[in-house]
Formats: sequence, C-alpha cells, structure tokens
Amino acid sequence: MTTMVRGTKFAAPQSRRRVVVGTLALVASITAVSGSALAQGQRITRQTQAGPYRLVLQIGKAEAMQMRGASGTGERMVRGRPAACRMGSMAGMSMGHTTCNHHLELHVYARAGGKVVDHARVLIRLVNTATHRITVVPIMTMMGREGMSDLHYGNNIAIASGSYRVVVHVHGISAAFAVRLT
Ligand SMILES: [Cu+2]
Repeated sequence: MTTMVRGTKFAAPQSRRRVVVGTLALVASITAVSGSALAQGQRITRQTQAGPYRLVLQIGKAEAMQMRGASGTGERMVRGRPAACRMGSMAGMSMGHTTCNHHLELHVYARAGGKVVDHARVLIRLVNTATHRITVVPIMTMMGREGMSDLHYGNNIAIASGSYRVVVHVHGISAAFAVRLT
C-alpha cells in the first residue's frame, strides 16, 4: 500500500528539485533522523494508525489543481472547499490572498483490508509548536491521475516555515503528526 500512495505524480517534481541539491540535502539529513518518517526535500510522508484507519500524511510543494473532468495533468478536485491561498501568478490578482506554498494531503485507508476510504469526515489543522498559531486546512477531496487509489483529503496552504503538529480527525478519530516545514 505504501508504494501505491507514493504515486507517479511526485516523480517529476522530485527530479526538478535536484537542481537545488545544496539546500535540500541539509533538509533531508534533518528529517531523516525522525523515526520511520520519509522525507525527501520539501516532500514529507508520515503514517500512523488510528482506530479503524491507516492514515498517510503527505506534504509537498503547492500543486495546480483543476475541476473534475477538465483535461490536463494537475490533480482533480472532487468536492469540498477551495484553498484560502492562491497559486503563484494568480496571487497578485486577488487582493487579500497569500500565495500557496505547500500541498497537504491525508490518505485514509481501512486498517483491515487497506481499502481507500471515500466520503470521510476529515478535519486537519496545523499547530506551530513555537508560536501555537493554528492553521486550519479547508478540506477538499482530490485525486491525481491514478484515480480512486489516490483519493485524499487536504488542500494547498500558505504557511510559514517551522515545526508543526498536524492534528487530524477522521470521523472523530484523531491522530497527530510532527513535521518540520521549510
Ligand atoms: Cu491533493
């Protein structure tokens, strides 16, 4: 199952990121020591089990998303709330919106059998461990070109670098992940 969620959509961004190896090598060496966590540059993957669920949290760079049915290579929005931030060049056109700098997604699987859980009631917030500032993620259900196997909950977010506790609730069952965002 782990290999499934590490889908092909990350292949291109990773190879592009090798250009800035200097900075990323340092980040990788810091994050590599945190237990079973897998982190490559700005991409973070954490997983845990909570109640009847296996939860996989992934945080990478902000991603272009498109309406369901539209052609193109971006992730498709299935349902839910739009991001509070704007992508790159669009940010300047909409006053009051910050530029998205991360894409956060939570994959929810049934612990027994591993099936992807659709229509889950999900809440996600990030708590900055230094400032205690809370960022609530507006929940959008999305999927990459892989389709249902990639179905996940989350959104693009604009967030300052730092250490965070990512607190998630799935149908009232909670779990938390420690991450360091750069
Ligand atoms: Cu997504």
